[in-house]
Amino acid sequence: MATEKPWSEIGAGPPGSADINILGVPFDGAVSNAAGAAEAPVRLRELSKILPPFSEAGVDLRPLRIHDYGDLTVTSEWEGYFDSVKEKAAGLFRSGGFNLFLGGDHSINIPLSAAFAEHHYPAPVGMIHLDSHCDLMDVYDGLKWSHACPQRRFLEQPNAEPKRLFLLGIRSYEAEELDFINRHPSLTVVGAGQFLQQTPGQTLQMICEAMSGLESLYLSLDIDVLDPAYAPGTGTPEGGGLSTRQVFELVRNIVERLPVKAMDLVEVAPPLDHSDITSWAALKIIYELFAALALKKQ
Ligand SMILES: [Mn+2]
Repeated sequence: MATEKPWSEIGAGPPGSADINILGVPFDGAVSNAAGAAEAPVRLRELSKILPPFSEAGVDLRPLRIHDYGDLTVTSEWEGYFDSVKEKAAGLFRSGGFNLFLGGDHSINIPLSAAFAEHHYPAPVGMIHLDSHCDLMDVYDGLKWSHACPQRRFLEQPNAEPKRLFLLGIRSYEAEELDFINRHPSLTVVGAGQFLQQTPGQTLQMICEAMSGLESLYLSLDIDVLDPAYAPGTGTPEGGGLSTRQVFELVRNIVERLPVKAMDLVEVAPPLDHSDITSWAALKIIYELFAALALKKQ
């Protein structure tokens, strides 16, 4: 049933005590190829008005309480904007609840994961990165804050370390990234090919082992982890990827089983999309995330 408000019939919660905080970060100034991801938060909210509040298995999402903080409008230069993203995220982490950030390009993960690590410091934090790309470049196009760099920046946090970084769905490398991975063998990379050959349970087991003992995990989902057949509307598509169904199940299982406290969903680019296929896929993934959180809340 269509409604006038985003997130369909899911309940609204007060700021500071909602089950889920949502913040749009409509920044796509860091992309290397095609832009457009800045338009994703608005598009996802618009489509959510016509998506009934149930998961694919019929889990009722209406008992959840969401507080949507809207978009953090890009008003200043890059560094100033990232400072404001970090400050806003720090406030959300203090308020509790699950935090969902809607990108924007993947560079927004840099201030978000910095705020996340600082919030939990000195406790160690973990990062699960679903992407076709490693995003492990130190510098890209002369920029430390490129969307090719977020996991390298994450590893600079004092309470982050390579063995707590799990890259999943990878099928594209730069020479520097391969060199970095070879020098840090504790970092886990499960390429798309390996993922498709092993069972979902084996992958989940690997993630659980890498993150064992941690209490605070961050899940970063680049929509280009999906095959371009499922998600054509993104700036740097890579063939040979996962299906929407596989990502539904991954996100649901990861969030149900592990202490994931924050997630970003990035690189959905509505201007590059066809019939909103990519935005719909992203929105359905979000609803599977909600289902996992609703089941946890019961
Ligand atoms: Mn990517």
